Amino acid sequence: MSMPTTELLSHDRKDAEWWRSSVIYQIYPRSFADGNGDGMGDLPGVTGRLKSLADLGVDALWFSPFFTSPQKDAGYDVADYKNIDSRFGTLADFDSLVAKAKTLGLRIIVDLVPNHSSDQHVWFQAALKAAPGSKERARYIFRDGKGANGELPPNNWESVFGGSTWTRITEADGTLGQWYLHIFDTSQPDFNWQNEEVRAEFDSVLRFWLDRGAAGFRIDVAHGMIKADGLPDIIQNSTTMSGQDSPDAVKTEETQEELIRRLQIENPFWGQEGVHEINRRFRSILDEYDDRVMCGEAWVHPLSRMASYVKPGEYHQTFNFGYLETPWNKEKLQDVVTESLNAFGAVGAPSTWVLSNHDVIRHATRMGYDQVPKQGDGIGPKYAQPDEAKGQRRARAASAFMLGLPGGAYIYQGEELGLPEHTTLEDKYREDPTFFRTQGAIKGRDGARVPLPWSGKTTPFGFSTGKPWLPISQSWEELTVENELVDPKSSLQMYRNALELRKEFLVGAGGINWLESTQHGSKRDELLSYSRGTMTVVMNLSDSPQKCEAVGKLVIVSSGTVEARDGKKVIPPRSTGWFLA
Ligand code: TEU
Repeated sequence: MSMPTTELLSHDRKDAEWWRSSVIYQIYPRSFADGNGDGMGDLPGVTGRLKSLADLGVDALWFSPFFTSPQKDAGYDVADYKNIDSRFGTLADFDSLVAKAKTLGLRIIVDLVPNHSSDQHVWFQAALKAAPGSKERARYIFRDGKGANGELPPNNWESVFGGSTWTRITEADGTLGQWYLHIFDTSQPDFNWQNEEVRAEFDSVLRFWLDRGAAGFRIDVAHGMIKADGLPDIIQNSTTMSGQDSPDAVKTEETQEELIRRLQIENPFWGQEGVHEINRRFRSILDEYDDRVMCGEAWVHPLSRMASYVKPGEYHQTFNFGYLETPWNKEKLQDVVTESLNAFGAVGAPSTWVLSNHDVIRHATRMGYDQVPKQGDGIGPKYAQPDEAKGQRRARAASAFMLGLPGGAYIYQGEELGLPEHTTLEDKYREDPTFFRTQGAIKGRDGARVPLPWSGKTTPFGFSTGKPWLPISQSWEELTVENELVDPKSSLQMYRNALELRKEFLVGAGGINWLESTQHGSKRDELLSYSRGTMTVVMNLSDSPQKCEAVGKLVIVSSGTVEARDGKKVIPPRSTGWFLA
């Protein structure tokens, strides 16, 4: 009946290794809850609503950046790594948050942004005033330009947000001078991680937050800190973080090692070998403390390379973006799960699973398209609009499927409510630097960052007493926390049930068995199912009901109702069921 178990020793340990099976909830501080009525979320707003997250059943909260920042990239441009931006509160507010979270059994994870600072950071301001070749300049990546008068950028690299990665400065004496490197916006100069002073400074930043009670870090652009020696021209520029527009575009005759080497040569600022030394240095600092964790944001392909970031002595977890990018397709889904468990398992790490975050189109919307828009591009009012009902249903099915898998899961605030992307946001509201750097050609990520609807019948639904920084659609009336809490069929209830059952029956339940009747090539092409311990999870990816042999009592169905027919269970279209033996 069942295929061999994907046996792994690497997941589902408890206590100090809580992160092996954790569910981590991403808070986007601007948009979670506004405590002071200025229209932007803040730390006191979160502290006031922590109970709802404990009730949801998550283990930890990862906060997108709340540090002092001019907010040119929504806080991913940090001017002071050891302070809180006044928009979000104070260090005392952070301490209260950690203390209250502790009483509720929630850990707090901080977002560390080591690849670049804000141009308002004291080090960068000092670098601008100092001379070429000075120690101040050596903390960043300054170079002379090419051309007779240095008027051309030092190489051909293009920014992830569009345009060149180089900006020329005016020297202190008023003449046009050197250029500095910024993989992202001009306001985000890249640090020089070959410089020991930069490394030492970050040691102290890590300790600062760990000493204050942070459970660890999500590390931004973890694969970008080291640039290839000599900063050679890039072979093919790409606006995706992996430097690969199509992860499938692998030359089949290549071995994995050859592929990785080729990608490192083709993309001189992504996934260079030297990054691993930094990973180990970060890890050694975390290991000075008990049960802390770091998760890397490393958009690298293939999965085996991503797994190399979680080798012993490096990260605990890395985001599984290969999973996030998987289209609505049974074979591809099954393959990515198997490959993930194998690749991460091979280095003794848990896999993670993620479907949404603040940089991608929310999965309730993404799954309403057959042709998924490119990561980071966003959707505007003039674009083809998604099939919302289809997206909602598929998203719930996908989430229920994900939450049963072994390893760590990530939830992006609002996905538990089934929130869609804002796909008709007017340009006047946009703040994403991508939008400005491409003169509006790319809409960017604001549509995934709309504030949460909490309660009441009219926008802004209890998020703020003021005007929210992005408009909340009146059509979200049904999607408020208040409303979903009293609706047994809501998305929120499904997440709550799944997390409760996960804790009770799945943590410690080991690997998965793919059920034979749903393997590739079976007649029931669109059913994908696995069992773990006493739980069987069956996903129907098709548009019609499908019969299956799942045993046990139905404990979750993501949409519709499951009926019994001829001794079998009928799974509704685009729906996932959990059955407890
Ligand atoms: O993300 C990396 C990143 O820039 C991509 O996800 C990007 O949004 C996408 O490829 C655009 O196509 C991190 C943060 O999560 C993101 O919010 C920041 O903007 C970025 O780093 C720079 O700090």
